[in-house]
Amino acid sequence: MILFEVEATPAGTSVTQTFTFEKAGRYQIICTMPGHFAAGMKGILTVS
Ligand SMILES: [Cu+2]
Repeated sequence: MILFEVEATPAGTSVTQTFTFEKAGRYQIICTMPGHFAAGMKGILTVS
């Protein structure tokens, strides 16, 4: 498991964040704000 933390971003705005991975692959990403994961805030980050 790899953990990264990003500041909460207000709705309608965006931020750019850089992560460095040691291995290519598919990583599950989730939002840990209460209730957000259950509401579907999750996805797959593909690193190539
Ligand atoms: Cu969220």
